[in-house]
Amino acid sequence: MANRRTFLESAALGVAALAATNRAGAVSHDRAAARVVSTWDFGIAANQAAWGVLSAGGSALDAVEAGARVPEADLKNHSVGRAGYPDRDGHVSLDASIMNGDGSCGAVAALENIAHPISVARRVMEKTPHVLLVGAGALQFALEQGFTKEELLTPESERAWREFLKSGQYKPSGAYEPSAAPGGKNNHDTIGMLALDAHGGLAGACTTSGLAWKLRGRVGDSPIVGAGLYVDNEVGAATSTGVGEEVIRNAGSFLVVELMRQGRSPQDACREAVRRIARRNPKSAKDIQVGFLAINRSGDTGAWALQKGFSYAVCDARRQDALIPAPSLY
Ligand code: SD4
Repeated sequence: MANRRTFLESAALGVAALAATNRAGAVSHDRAAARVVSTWDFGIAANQAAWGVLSAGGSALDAVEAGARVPEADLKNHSVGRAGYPDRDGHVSLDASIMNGDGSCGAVAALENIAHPISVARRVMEKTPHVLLVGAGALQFALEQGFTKEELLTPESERAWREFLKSGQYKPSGAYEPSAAPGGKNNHDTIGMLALDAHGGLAGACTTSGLAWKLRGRVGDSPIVGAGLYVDNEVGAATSTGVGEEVIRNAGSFLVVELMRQGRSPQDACREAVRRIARRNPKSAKDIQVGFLAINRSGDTGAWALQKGFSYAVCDARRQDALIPAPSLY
């Protein structure tokens, strides 16, 4: 435990030191400045895939798509992509968004039977005049684009769903989530990923199977641009994890970016967005988890959460496996 704490603290210090270097000098856009950050510890593996793109001089957009595909394909991850926990009726229903720093963006919501919604979201951005496709239409578009239809409900996820049905109490407040320790082993959720490339470009991706056992048709914050993800090359980028309803109500990621635009640091902006949620809904805020993660155009990063246990992974030229515990309101 002590070792783990030391590791986390030294990781945090290392990132702060590098960020300070960036702040002290002019904002240089080179390989040394490139960086990718992601929510939760599974963000480490995702970051490393994104780093493969960034370290070769690739774009932030290509990096976040490559990174987000890692947890989408991970059968041990029950909150993103393939093997995600299904809705109350047993359907795995996926939400994802992708956004570039120039304002272009694409998203899919309530998409079924396609393992990589982040890549479909990118096609929506690049191949259509639209931003968001949902449900049957999103599936039709994905198939037209050459994606393969597959069963995403694994035997393990199906067993967990059947257990839920036995005891099954649906709690639309989302209060199911923090009943397990927030950030605990079985309580990881959405991956939100933000990258700054060697050319100074920002991009972000956010992908999830949403709240387990959700009502059929429920869509969270992740595919809603401005809620689960927002990116602006002039300022920075933000993403969120946790109970999406609270993030949507407060246009969370947009709020974080706008607070950075007003001069706040990424961490300060995330803290203010978390406090806004708690102020507007103090009763439910004590029982749910919401976390924000942000990066500014200089590469400084920061995060904040309602509850303890949220962590984020940081990857750059110096170190590719840092995991940093986010401060929390409670
Ligand atoms: C959502 N923020 O759908 C996402 C992911 C999630 O527990 O469910 N987290 O609300």
